Amino acid sequence: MNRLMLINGPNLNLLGTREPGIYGSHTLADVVAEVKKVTDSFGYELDDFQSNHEGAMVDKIQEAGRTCSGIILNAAAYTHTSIAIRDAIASVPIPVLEVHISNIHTREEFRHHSMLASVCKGQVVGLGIKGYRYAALALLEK
Ligand code: CA2
Repeated sequence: MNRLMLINGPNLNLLGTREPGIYGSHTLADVVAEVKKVTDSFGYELDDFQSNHEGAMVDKIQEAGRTCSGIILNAAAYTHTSIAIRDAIASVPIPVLEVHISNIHTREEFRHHSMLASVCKGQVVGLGIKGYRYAALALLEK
C-alpha cells in the first residue's frame, strides 16, 4: 500500500485566514501541497481529508487502516478531548503521527494534554506547517 493519509480536524480549514500569529499565513491547500511533494518523491499516493466532525474523522482513520500504510493526523481541538479518536487510532494496524502547528505545551493548560499521544507513534509539535512534512518523511524514510 504505497499510500499515506493526511487528516486535519476542526477549524483547520480556516488556516491562513485568521490567527496568523499562532498558525501562520499558509492555507490548508499549502499544507496538502507540501506533504504531497514528499509522498510524490517516494512514489506514494496521498489521500487528504479535513473535517469539523469527530465521527467523520473516526471513519477516515478506520478507512486509512485498510487502505494506507500510515496516517499524519492533526486532530486539532479533538486532540485534547476525544476518546473516540484515540480508540480509532489504537484500532488501526498502521503508524499514526500526531502533528500540531503550534506548540501545545507553551499554550493554555488545557492544550498541554493529548488524549492521542500515547497511541501515536510520535508527535511533531510547534514547527509550523513544516511539521507535516517532517511527519511524512518520518513515515516514509526507511
Ligand atoms: O497547533 C495545532 O495544530 C492545533 O492542533 C490547532 C488547533 C488547536 O485546538 C490545538 O490545540 C492545536 C486549532 C485549529 C484551529 O485552526 C485555526 C486556524 C486558523 C484560524 C482559526 C483556527
